[in-house]
Amino acid sequence: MKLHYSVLLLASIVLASCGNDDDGLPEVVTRDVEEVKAENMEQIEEFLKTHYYELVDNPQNPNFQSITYKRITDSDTDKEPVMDSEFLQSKTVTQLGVDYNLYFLKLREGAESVRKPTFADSVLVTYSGFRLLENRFFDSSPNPIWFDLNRNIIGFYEVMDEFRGSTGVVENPDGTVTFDDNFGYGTVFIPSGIAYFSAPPPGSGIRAYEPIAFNIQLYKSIETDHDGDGVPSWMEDVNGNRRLGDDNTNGNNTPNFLDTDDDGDGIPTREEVNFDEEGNLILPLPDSNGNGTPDYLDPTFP
Ligand SMILES: [Ca+2]
Ligand SMILES: [Ca+2]
Ligand SMILES: [Ca+2]
Ligand SMILES: [Ca+2]
Repeated sequence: MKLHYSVLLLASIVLASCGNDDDGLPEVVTRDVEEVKAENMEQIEEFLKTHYYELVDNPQNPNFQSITYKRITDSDTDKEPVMDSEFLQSKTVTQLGVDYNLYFLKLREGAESVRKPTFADSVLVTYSGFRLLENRFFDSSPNPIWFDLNRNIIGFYEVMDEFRGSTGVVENPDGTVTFDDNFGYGTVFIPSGIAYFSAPPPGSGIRAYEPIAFNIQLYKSIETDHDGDGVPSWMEDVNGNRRLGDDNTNGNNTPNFLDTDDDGDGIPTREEVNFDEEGNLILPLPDSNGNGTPDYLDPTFP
């Protein structure tokens, strides 16, 4: 199973999670988001306090070592819990008004000269996902694969801008990828509220309300413009909340990142912004009447 199969938009899961009446599955009683969050944070922190990590050779791909987590036993007097690692960091991620503490182990940021992805970009990664409570893998791609972050779970894309890719990335005609040994890599520990919550992908083995984790190696990222209107998707997050589905300037059924006429004035966005000779968007964006709203978002102009 590939991640692009298993990823779902969390917003739609939460809204649709009140019952599965017509698919023959037993109806799941949706639990309280705050209650699940508290439970998941306890589970994640317990894992971080009782496990250490090791880098082991990866038989499936000798280009990188796998990060594995092992429980500290009584005889492991020299092992450092992940919780005490100098590489462990956390950040606050807000979803539907709830603040989540997203822990991540940043073992290496990546090549300094390589761009960081935004939350709305596409990334070339290898990864393995595991269920925290049983420390058991549910999915992996040992070979580099492209992901549209917008189609991934929030906890996955919210950590990607902590990393950079590697230098020397070449995507070979036979499908393999060559890269230098300076890619970013680490692990992110994700509470279910910003993963699959009550509706894990069927067949994944992930239980409802279960925290999960991903080991990630990042090789490359590219700025993504989903609707091809010349405005990169990260800039189409008008309200700045790092979600793309809730920005809809003209109030039709299409959010800005998929709408080629964002303000609905009949003039395509492409014609209301400017590009240089190489086709790159020129900033600042034109604001002909000087009201602070760029022309492509201003239906009153022209
Ligand atoms: Ca766009
Ligand atoms: Ca937004
Ligand atoms: Ca729209
Ligand atoms: Ca327009």
